[in-house]
Amino acid sequence: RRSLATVARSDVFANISAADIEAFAKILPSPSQILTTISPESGSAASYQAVDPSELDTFNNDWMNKYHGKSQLVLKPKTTKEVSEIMKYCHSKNIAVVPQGGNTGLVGGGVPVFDEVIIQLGGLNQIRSFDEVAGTLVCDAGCILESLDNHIAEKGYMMPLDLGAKGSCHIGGNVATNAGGLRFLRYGSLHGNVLGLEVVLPDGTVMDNLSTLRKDNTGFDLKQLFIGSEGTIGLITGVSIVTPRRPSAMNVAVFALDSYEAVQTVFGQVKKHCGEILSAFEFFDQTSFDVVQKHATAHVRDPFEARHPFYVLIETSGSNKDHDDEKLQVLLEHLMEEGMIQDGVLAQDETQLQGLWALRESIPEAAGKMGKVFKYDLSMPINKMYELVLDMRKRFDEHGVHGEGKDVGAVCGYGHIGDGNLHINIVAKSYDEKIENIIEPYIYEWTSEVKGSVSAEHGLGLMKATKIGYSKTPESIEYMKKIKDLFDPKGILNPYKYIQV
Ligand code: FAD
Ligand code: 2HG
Ligand code: ZN
Repeated sequence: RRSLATVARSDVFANISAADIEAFAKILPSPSQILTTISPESGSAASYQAVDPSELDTFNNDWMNKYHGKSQLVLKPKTTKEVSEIMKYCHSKNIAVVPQGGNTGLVGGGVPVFDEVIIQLGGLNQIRSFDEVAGTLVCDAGCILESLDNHIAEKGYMMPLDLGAKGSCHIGGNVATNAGGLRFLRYGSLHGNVLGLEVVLPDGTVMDNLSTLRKDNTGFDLKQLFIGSEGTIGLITGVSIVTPRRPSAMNVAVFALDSYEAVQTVFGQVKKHCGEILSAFEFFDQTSFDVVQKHATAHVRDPFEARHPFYVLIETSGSNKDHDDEKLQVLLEHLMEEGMIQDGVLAQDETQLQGLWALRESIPEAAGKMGKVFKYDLSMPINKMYELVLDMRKRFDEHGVHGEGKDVGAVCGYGHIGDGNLHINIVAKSYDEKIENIIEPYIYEWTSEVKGSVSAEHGLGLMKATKIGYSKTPESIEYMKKIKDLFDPKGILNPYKYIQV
């Protein structure tokens, strides 16, 4: 087990001094690129000013307000060269750093554990090139996912990934976490879509693999090591990615169902009837639905007359609206006639389409408004997924902590059914260790027994740094540690996280 209390700051890492900040001020041309609470040495002609600690709050605390660092220094480079110079200096002085993108990560990976220097990559936000024939985009790592999508939309393309955090997360953060998201089912993993990366290694070396080639079988494909490495072996500064054509026809439908068996049957039917145009197949249970209705910041309209135990959202993306509309209508009628679904709605326009997506996309935000959320992000066989949600509820009931007004207010089950990825959000009054002890290691053992993964998409971060053994063999872990040591022998990049076994 690992809780924050059991991790100690390593004294191999230097404490930051005013002299270090003066050195960084020589690398970064604008005073706005340095945010620090460390005062300059008195009497010196300082090139920077200290700020109030509260100005570092957004960088020290994560999206869930679960993980809290104590960094005294945020650096905001704008170029790869600046990142490289910063790392050269940190390497020579044994200064520990944490790379930070949009800070939307859900496992505590992007915030410091102690006083690590935060390297915030939002200043690297330029689009470098876009090839309108091949659909290849080359951009800085700090570009926001949604801005990239808007940029290439004008040219008829779209980003191959989409997630609820698109308005804040960076493409560099997406690559570093190998983010999955809502359209993984159709466009696949970043391991397939990323064509090249530019990476600054822990000693400041710039590794330029920013290829735009679709096919390249010359040697080891090193970029793959950085995809999903969560900022532990290099800082991603540039990304080359292949983007698909933006579909001219898009449809969204939400179905209401009475059992989890029906969810699985409908998944089979949807693949059979419109597999070639399917771009998302998501599910959420009634608890998730209720949490959105009660707690989402913006009101999300309930399109149904009654509540149902399960809902699925399907999205199709194609090139002929009439053809797709007809297919979906036929599917809907077939599912209703056969009694596989209890009710269903088809979006008639863009507003309704967004409204239906909001039923699903608002779940993390609404759960966060309701309370403190213990989040689990698991891969497992689809037929096992909901059994775990029921088992968790039963466990909380047995401990007498589950229900309205109790410590655990809701256990939400939802996720990317099409990818075999379950999200469990346990909404509690506080991040209480007593509750965590009811959940863990039970949930990890359960997942391991069905040969699942303890991280389908959010990664290991700090939360699961000691949990990799539930999903990977000792031999694999040993070689992963060797890779970390090869790239970062001093261990200065994102310490205390990822693989700590
Ligand atoms: P951060 O949170 O800043 O960092 C995440 C990790 O990557 C950290 O370990 C950090 O050190 C490292 N890192 C960041 N940038 C770099 C870089 N340039 N170089 C090296 N390392 C770097 N995730 C999914 O997979 N699928 C989803 O559907 C999904 N939906 C979400 C919905 C919401 C509402 C929220 C809040 C989060 C969601 N996430 C999802 C999780 C999160 O958004 C993703 O993990 C995202 O990819 C993180 O990007 P970021 O820029 O915010 O990274
Ligand atoms: C999603 O699919 C994200 O909405 C977030 O991966 C899941 O908050 C979560 O647990
Ligand atoms: Zn997800």
